[in-house]
Amino acid sequence: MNLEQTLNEITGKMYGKNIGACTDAQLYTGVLQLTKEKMAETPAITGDKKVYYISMEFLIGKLLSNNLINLGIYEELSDILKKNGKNLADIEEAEPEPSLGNGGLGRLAACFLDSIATLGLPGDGIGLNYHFGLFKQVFKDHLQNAEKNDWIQKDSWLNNTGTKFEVAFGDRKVTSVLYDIDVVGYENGLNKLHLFDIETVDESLVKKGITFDKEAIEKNLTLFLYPDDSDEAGNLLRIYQEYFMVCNGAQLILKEVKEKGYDLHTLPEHVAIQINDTHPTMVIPELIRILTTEEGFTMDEAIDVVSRTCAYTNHTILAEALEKWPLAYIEKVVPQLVPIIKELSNRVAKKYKDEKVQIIDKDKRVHMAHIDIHYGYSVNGVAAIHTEILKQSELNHFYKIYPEKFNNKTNGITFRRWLLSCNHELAAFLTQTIGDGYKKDAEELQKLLEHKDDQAVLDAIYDIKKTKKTELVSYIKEKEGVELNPDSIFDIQVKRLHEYKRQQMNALYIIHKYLEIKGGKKPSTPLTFIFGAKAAPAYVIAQDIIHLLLVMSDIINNDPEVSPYMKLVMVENYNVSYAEKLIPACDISEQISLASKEASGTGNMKFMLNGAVTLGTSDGANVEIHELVGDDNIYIFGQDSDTVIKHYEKADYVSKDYYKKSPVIKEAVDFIVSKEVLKVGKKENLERLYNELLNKDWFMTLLDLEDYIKVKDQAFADYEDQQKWKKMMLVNIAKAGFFSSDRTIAEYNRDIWKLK
Ligand code: DL6
Repeated sequence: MNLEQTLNEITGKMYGKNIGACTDAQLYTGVLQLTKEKMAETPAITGDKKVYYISMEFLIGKLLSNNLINLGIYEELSDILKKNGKNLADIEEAEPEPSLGNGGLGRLAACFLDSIATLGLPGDGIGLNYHFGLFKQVFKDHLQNAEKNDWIQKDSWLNNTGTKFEVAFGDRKVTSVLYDIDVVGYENGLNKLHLFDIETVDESLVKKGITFDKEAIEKNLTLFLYPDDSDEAGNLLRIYQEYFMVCNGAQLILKEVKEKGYDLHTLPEHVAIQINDTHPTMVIPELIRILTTEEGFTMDEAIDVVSRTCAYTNHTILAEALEKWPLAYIEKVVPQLVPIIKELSNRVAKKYKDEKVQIIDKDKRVHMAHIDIHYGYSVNGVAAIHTEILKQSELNHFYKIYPEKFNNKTNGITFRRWLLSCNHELAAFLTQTIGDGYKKDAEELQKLLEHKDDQAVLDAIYDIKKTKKTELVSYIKEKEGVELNPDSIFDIQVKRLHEYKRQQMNALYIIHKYLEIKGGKKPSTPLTFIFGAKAAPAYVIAQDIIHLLLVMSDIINNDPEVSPYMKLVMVENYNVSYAEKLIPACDISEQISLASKEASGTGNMKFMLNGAVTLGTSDGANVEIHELVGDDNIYIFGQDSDTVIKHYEKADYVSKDYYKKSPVIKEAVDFIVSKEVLKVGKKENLERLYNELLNKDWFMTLLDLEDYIKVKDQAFADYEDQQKWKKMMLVNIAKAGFFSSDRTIAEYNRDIWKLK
């Protein structure tokens, strides 16, 4: 049977209709079924040794398109649908998007699964099946509201495996259920994403928004990712979730190893466990607990085997993101782990006197990263500068003890999703111009450089950008009700909302531009500023920044004097699917974190690959982008990481000094609490943000604001020179190959996992 006949048979059985008679939603379930069948026929990737990527987050996004591309049937199916009067893009719209991650860390995990399978390496993900994801963002009265993201439908990518494990929280025992999602490599075999759920989960616990009884563990454990951690119950729930994941993960790993007939003493020869940030750290004491209590290992043997199996990736130097759990909390949730953690801690204390490397500190807090570093065999950062900061400052005490454990793995993105799937036009043009070798070897994108003086190529790249901008304009019109001008410059900042990422600095630039236009200074090409971001529900200032952006968009877009020259949109519920529409349409990619604070960033890579030019600080992977494209093809501004780190050390940054010194800064900051803004927005939120900027500004917004304004104005001015801009676009695309996650995964495997 050919593909069309198979799909007709499926829709016939499901709905008694052929393809042409189905609705888009019906066709989505039909194509889902077809794709799952094709994946089930794909051979599993096997080998002597397997990696388990264990992570609290897998921001997988919609899967249909990617799976079709990887199976090699996207074009064929698209044609079949067209022949039957249907459009694959409309059918994809019917797919619900799971939000099983916050941002870069979770999205990276999803890209990595794609690359692991694409490279034909045996490797599975282990995580949790959150029923309502992170949350769905809804704007009301210029404020963010959080609602549940109900993504699990009757027909979905989840396969109930029937596997169940028991998990004990002290005397309280619960049962897990394992769901698998198939992960198909690009023209390669099949791995799995294992998502654990609790058998007794009860969705009806959520009554309004995202509030629920945090103590009803048996019912709430897998409802949401990252519950509000502003109180003790929220923190405890987070520990319950982490332990639930690692306990299930450890049982699954050991079961698979035993089923293959390997002796558990040889675990490091058959298994590598990559610990994605500190959230899964308890897998180390948990494995040691199981091996010593159930498998007859001595403590020394268990520690040795586990330490040679587990490797740790650090994704942040932000103090608040490095987990330090009170021992008393762990005692409450999982008392059986406490003796193991104490044993691990005592062994370190015996060997090293330095307070900074202890596992349990004087205040009886357990430093999770310290467990990973002492009892894992590899510690990696996620961009060159980030790893250097870890080695030279944040983790210097550990680097001195274990220099051989430290290594860098600059992040990457899967080009299947971030080029082939989200920008068919550009992918097709690249294939036509440089052949399709870049699909397997991303470095081949450099062949494009041979065309940098070829007018037809330059024009085509520019025209594709225009097509994607026009598509985005209609999408935003439909979703947000705002009319944008496709001939304006699209300046985009999309990422988690956090002060270190400095969306507030971008907002201050926008205020500055608004005031300039009001004063009669109009930009020659109109400007469009687009934001997308979710703020953690307990992060008050982040919500205030969203409020300011929403208020400003109201003011700007409704001002007839200003709106022909500039528009501002904050898109609602920014997620992976939205990113896939925004990124191909972007001209200027905003990567403006305070230097030293963004471990890597991966959005910066996605934008570059799609021909946007970066406006950024010397932070994270921006530094490597800069090195690759050269000074002429990027806009770098602001203080460097050494300067910033010194400011923190000396505690000598005073934001008010910058405010007093610069009339431009003062004018923009004061506008936040001007009559005009207070008329539209809420006094409490705006004043709080204003005071924060003036009196704290922990992430040094005002330090870089003047330089940011200067360099951003230069970028806008350069855009006027179309020829120059087209060449910049071309160089950015051509140099993006380094950021393929296939390269990153090949390096993880070469240096850390060593799978055949
Ligand atoms: O490594 C993936 C991603 C990086 O690209 C981002 O720069 C980094 O912020 C993120 N880290 C986290 C962890 N917590 N914080 N903050 O999300 O990881």
